[in-house]
Amino acid sequence: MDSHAAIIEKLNRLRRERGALVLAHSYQPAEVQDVADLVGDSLELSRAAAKNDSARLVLFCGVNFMAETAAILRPDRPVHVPDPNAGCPLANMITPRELADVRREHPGAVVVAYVNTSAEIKAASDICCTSANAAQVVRSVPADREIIFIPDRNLGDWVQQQAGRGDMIIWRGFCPTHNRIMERDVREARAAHPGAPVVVHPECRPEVRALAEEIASTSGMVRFCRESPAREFIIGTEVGMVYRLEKECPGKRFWPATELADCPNMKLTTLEKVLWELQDLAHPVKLDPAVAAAARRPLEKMVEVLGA
Ligand code: CIZ
Repeated sequence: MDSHAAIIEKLNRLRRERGALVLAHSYQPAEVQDVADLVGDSLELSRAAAKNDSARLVLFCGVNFMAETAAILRPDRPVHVPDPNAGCPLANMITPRELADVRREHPGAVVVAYVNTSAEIKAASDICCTSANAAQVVRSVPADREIIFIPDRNLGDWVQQQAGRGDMIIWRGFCPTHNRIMERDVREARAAHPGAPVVVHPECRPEVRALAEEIASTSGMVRFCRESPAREFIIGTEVGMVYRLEKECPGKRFWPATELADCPNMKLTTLEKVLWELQDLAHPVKLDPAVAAAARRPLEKMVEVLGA
């Protein structure tokens, strides 16, 4: 047996013994997506984990805020991560003190927090959103209330256009991986694959979004590419998404707008680390119970607004 097959065999034996539910975000390396019980966006995965009553532990392969969200939604069960160093630079671009300052400057404003935020930031926010539902969440805020949108300026800019709320106060954060996708990359990819629709994530720069046929969250990208009659697509998001799309849309071809949109934090997870965590259980997510309880409120508010 080769070493890859031996790792998979051990991993499968251990996940059964541990009663583990293995979740992988769409930006994870292919080999990690292949061993997951479920691949999806951060909220889909966290909600699936919360609904699952049979697993005894959750192993979340993604970045830390995602595993935290799973732990917030289901505090009675351990959530583990393969590598605790897998942070999210976007989530780190606003601190609790900065949020408190901007709130003081805009008393009465509603804070809409993208799920790509730490538990502390969620705890200090009014309502969460994902890239799939951000416009709907923003539309739910009464017109006479100011909105502070955190932490992604590109998503905020797109959402304010979608929701017709030109008056939002948008925090200045950005995802360094999505920011790496340039207008020139999209133009070159179009020239190389004429006729292929360009599908980009709302975390991309405005000039990149302006070139796209479709702007969508990762779950929206899967839906769009599955339903579109096109056979080839140019994908402007983290490169791991291309593998997920290839699996979910057999027979279609996907070209990354640039191979440079490769998130180093997402790629900290390897098959070996998944196996080691199942063996050693060394990296549980630890949250202050008061912070977790406070962070659950804006997540529940989002679910309430969506009627989901
Ligand atoms: O929340 C997620 O999973 C991210 C980071 C993006 C998306 O569009 O799903």
